[in-house]
Amino acid sequence: MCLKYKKSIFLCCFVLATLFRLNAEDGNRLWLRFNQTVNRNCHFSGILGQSGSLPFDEFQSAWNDMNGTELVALKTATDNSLLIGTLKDKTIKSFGLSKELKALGKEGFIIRSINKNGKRITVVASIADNGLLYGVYHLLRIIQTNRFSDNLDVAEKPSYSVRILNHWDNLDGTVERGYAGRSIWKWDELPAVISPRYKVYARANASIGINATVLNNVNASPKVLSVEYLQKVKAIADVLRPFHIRVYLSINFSSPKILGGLPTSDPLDKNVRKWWVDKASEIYKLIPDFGGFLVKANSEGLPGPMDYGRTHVDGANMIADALKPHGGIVMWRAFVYEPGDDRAKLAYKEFINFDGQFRDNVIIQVKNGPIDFQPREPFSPLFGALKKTPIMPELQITQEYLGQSNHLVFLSPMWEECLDADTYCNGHGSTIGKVTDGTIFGNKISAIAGVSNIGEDTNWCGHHFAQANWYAFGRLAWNNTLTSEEIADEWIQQTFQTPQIQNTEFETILKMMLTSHQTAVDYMMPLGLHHIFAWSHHYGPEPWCDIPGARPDWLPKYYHNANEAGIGFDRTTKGSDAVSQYYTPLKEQFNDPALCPDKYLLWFHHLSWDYKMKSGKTLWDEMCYTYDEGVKEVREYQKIWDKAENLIDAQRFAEVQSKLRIQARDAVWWKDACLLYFQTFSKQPIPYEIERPVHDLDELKKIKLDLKHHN
Ligand code: BDP
Repeated sequence: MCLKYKKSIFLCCFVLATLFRLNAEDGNRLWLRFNQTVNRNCHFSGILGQSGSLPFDEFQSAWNDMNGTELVALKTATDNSLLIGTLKDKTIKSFGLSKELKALGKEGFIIRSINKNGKRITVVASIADNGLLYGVYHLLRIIQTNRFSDNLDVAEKPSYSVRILNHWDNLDGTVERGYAGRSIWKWDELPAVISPRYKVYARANASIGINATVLNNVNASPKVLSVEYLQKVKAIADVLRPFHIRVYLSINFSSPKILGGLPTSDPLDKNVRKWWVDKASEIYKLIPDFGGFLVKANSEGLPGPMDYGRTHVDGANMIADALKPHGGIVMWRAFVYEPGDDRAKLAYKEFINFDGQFRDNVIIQVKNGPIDFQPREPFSPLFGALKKTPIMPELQITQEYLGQSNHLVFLSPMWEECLDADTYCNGHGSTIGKVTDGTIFGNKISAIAGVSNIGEDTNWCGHHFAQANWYAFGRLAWNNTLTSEEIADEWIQQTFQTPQIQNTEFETILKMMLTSHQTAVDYMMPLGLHHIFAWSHHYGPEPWCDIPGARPDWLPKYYHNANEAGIGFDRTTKGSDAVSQYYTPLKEQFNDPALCPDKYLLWFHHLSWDYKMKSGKTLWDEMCYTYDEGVKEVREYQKIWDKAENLIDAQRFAEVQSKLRIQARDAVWWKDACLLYFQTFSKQPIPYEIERPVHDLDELKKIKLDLKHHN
């Protein structure tokens, strides 16, 4: 073949490859797609606002993507124009919105259709740039989900003042419980090289209202506070700042000793206190809007004040004092469980006596459940119990215990269940949402944390649908009364933008998302079972797991207590009495198997295999049917997804299809492992209507996964 032909073939291939890449639907654009293919029913004659400001430019750039052209910048309002501005803008001032805007605060905003001198104007307004940016993203969300009208009347402010991601990212680039590749923070290149992803990350977070991030793992290396690393942290903070995201760090309590060379890290030691004061000043010189510290102390082997005979109050207050002059806060974790009593009771027992003793810039960070991010837990009884100390929920976005990045599990319904749970601490209606967002206790600081599922995978989260969990965390942190259905609907419409977006097939995808958490609970650990995972990596089932010498409360048998008499953890007044950590009427409800909701039954009770369930079935039969239901549901999801093939781009369709196949196989693995193992105690047949196991128990017991992300 002559050279000329070779060259043109090469050129054609190159152009095709480039085009293909441009159109590749690899999930990289998250929910911020702004495709031109969708009719959104929104037309503006032009835009007024401060060109060059982030809110203005963000709108223009999205508009450009959606329409292929920028909006005409106007000097005065014309009919059907868009006005974006703060109270500094004269026209906005003239609308008389000032009182209302001030009440919404710096992060709040209004989006309103206003008629002025016969002209219809859509106004996005706030008292500050933060709120304006959130307002613009909200308007874009309205447009993207085809809800734009000339009758808009939206006024919003966030439920929590700190809406924070917790990255469990290590300084060596690995991510603890991360299933989407390595850390996005390139510590070895920083501060000289700034990855372009930092800005995309900032935009994505700001678009859903996240305004804070802890960059490093709670199992923190003292090195993060070194001069060298603080320069790197500063470089990240500089990129995130325009998007109103403040940076926080996890700290190691022994830093004064390990990093500072002091003989001790005792919180009552003068030199130790001074070390923290100096360290705080050093940080704030570099990062004036630094947010504060997250602390995991005296937990899972990490150092803490108790190493010196001091208390959590001594430790937290020392650090709070160092941050106070700069406006920083301490998020002190209540994830502590020294061996002794029932693990579910330990955090409450430890912290209840400290209520009211913490400085006013300390907030206690509490996982949603009393044990550890299980597929389902009742809420931690610390919510509502601490009345004089602000307390913040910690949710886990990364799916450590929920199929990691292989299973499609939309977590919003689980979080909604937690935020809507009634603690009864102030009578009926004292939901966790209201207990933590300041509604009930009027606390000065309010916050909510989500353990991030972000990594350097092209699609950010490992599974396309795991992006929905990041999205849902942000939306719930902004508005803790949103329903999972609203959130999923928004996410689907923005993420899979095709002309058929309103097609009924999307309804089935919505249903799949909304039921997916219950489904995972059903095939993993229904009826209140918990922590029957494989050792350490927590991916598959290992209810038989026994590691000689391991802490009993790290082993499944501690939790399921299966024997010939029955199964479950007795936490009633006759057992560990964990029920008494809840307020009336919950404690009475949880204490009585007849009143206890089925979903928590084996969390609170050890019951015989023949126990009669509300459905009329025996406990053993109910367990079998529920595992089977979980498997059937995943098989149903496969059908739903396959039917949507024509509505979804080829790449994302194929990737999700292949993950659903893994999930279906895993669901069978879970069902077979748990039923065959528990059957050795129940000694009863698996009801004959149910699909028979396809594995042998002995084979299953031999499975040892060598997961790359094993940690
Ligand atoms: C557990 C994780 C462990 C974390 C710990 C924590 O298995 O990797 O370090 O929680 O939250 O869920 O501190």
